[in-house]
Amino acid sequence: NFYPNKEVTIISAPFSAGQRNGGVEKGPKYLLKHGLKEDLEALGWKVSLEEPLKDSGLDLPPSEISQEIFEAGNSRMRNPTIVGQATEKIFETVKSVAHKKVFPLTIGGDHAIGMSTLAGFLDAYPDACVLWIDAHADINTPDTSPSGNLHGFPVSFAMGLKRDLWHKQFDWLDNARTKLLANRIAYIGLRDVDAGEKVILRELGIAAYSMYHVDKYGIAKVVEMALSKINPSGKSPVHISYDVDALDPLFTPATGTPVRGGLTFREGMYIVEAVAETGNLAALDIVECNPDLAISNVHEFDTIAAGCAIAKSALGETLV
Ligand code: Z70
Ligand code: MN
Ligand code: MN
Ligand code: MN
Repeated sequence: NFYPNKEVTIISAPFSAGQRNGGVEKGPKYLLKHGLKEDLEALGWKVSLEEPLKDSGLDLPPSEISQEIFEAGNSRMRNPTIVGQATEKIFETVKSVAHKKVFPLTIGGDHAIGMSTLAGFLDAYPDACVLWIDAHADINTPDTSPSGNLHGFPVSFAMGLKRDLWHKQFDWLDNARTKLLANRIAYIGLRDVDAGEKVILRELGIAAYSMYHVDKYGIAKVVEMALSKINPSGKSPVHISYDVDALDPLFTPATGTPVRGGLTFREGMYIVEAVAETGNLAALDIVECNPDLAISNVHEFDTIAAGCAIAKSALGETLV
């Protein structure tokens, strides 16, 4: 257990420039309004809040920022300036929380902030490993991305892939102490992976458990296999980056890129419960809750409640 003092900092990252749907910047406010802080206090945690984007103007919805497209050769990314500035701020906050031996719980916002949370956590724990729970691999590079949306890039940025193709606004990543290594990350829940991403996953030999593997082996076995690949010693801290679109859209409909055939609610909770049970769960991100994409109050409630449930299950709530 990495946190005997049970201190957690909720890092609010209301950010949406990594993709094109307005509303995902409202995620943190809705999760907090739903009772996230009180839920964690009820589990015995001392909870504080950090807002690295407050008063920065970097938390505006896509409709209110001037759109930028950066192109070089066959490379492309959208809004690199605002994404680079926001992710650097979030990186600095995650890094300082992690160095203080406080649990960093980062709530998005879109998944572009994953580059900040991985780099920030790895700065404090160079031997950390990562479980990326998502329908998507988010490992595009500027020359593979079909969309240019930076929420499809965070894993490749944390690994330093295709460094020469980056916009200068991401130079801050060079100051992060540790790059993510291919044998320190595993995916669970994949079902919408771009062609170029499949090549990267295969070439780097990354442990990628898709929904096919969840069906074939069951979620318990998949978690066990994933942890034994990335954390063979069983002693390294585990960072879970949880995109709520990993869950089936039945459970988290209010998200930007829902994909059918996802994790059941219980499979999704089991992942964080099982890692928490090992005592190694040491950082968590919950991203891509977009209340504006709910077509009913029930969709909004279910999505936000699922986000809060992930946090509670990760931070020690048990069923009995
Ligand atoms: C696609 C892209 C993505 C999240 C969608 C989608 C990426 N691979 N990531 N939703 N969280 O545009 O790169
Ligand atoms: Mn996703
Ligand atoms: Mn796709
Ligand atoms: Mn994602």
